[in-house]
Amino acid sequence: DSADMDTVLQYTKSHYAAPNPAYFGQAKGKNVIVIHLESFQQFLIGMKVDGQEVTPFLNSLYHNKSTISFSNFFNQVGLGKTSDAENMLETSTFGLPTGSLFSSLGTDNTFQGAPAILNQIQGYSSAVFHGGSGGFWNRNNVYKGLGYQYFFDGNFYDHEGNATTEYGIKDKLLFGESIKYLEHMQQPFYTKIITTTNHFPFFITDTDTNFPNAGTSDDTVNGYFQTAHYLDQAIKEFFDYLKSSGLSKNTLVMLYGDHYGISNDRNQALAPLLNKDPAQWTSFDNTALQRVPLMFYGEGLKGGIQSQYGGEIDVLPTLLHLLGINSQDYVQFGTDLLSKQHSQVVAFRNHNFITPQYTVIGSKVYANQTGELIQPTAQLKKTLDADQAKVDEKLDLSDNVANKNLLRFYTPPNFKPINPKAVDYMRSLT
Ligand code: GP9
Ligand code: MN
Repeated sequence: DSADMDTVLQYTKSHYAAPNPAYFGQAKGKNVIVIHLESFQQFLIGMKVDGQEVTPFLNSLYHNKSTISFSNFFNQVGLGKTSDAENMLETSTFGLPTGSLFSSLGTDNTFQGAPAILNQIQGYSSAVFHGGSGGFWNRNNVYKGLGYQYFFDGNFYDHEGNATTEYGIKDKLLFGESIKYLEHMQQPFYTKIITTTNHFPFFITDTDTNFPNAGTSDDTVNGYFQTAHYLDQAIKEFFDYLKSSGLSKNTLVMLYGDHYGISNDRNQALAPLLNKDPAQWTSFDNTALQRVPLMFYGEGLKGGIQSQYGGEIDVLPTLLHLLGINSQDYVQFGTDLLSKQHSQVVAFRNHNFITPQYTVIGSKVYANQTGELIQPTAQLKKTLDADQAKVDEKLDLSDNVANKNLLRFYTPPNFKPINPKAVDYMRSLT
């Protein structure tokens, strides 16, 4: 009941991290385009196969002077995969310990999501572009609750010929076809493009790629580099459009990887390509590979590679602060990655965690610097126990918010609750 909500508010208020004045409002009033890099892991950045960069465009973007990039940013998804990532990014609350929050609670729960906040505080319009079925992960219902005004799902795209792969139309076609909808959006807009080509089983035809086969014993691993390369080309084409149309002048582009593409049981096939001995591969290495990209690109932004630790839960307060909206009044479990007060203890959905120094997996502790399993001293054990308690508290409170639908008991100042029933995404088709 509302007493549970008070406990949550006490937590979020006391864990609030104030914006960094060097970044607050740096992208104020700009359009926002979020690019969802399906199954894209950080190790792809800078990686080469047969001497060729897998993702040359994203590599250049990562190092661009107008890009704020993160080198220790982790996915925190559970079984809800893509939907958990979306949920964290749109609300700064966690997915559920089992299943997908979007699927099980997404239709009826109260949300105070990014599109609603941006619309109500700064007049943003909003849309999602995704060339697959709108019902996947219950998006067609959840997006209404998040405050999305438009959802251009597979119904809005051409599926003739060989346009479609398992989860949607191919990324180059998705970006290309989305432009005509994007151009009708009232500015400033907050939009998200959800790619799908770089999704397991990472299938791609020879007509869509000439990228070398990595030649490992695992075809899934080999395909991964080819579909990631294709995705990279699709993004380059889209950026060419942003430049030529002039949109890039007043747009902040945020790119993120949602979760792993190569699962832990395939990492040994991947190991040699990362110059690692498969026989020495450990849970520490599996955890290290949970890094995914996070980049903010915008003309005039003060870019650079940031090495502080953080995760998907931290994105929304970071974004809001860049746009000049204080996150203080919202129920958010992450903290602004650019804030001096940002917490660098990164919780995984299964309660394991990583800090800048240590990786804690159940009762095992690894030192990040060496990757070695260590026996913590009594002093260190105390510190890590305290970190574990923080992780547990944060996840449990977020679960309470979700399972008890607590946000219906709290409306932030200047926020009007969203009525999902008032939205019809198919109206522009009828
Ligand atoms: C489908 C896509 C895939 O629409 O987003 O979701 P995933 O399998 O990665 O959770
Ligand atoms: Mn996904």
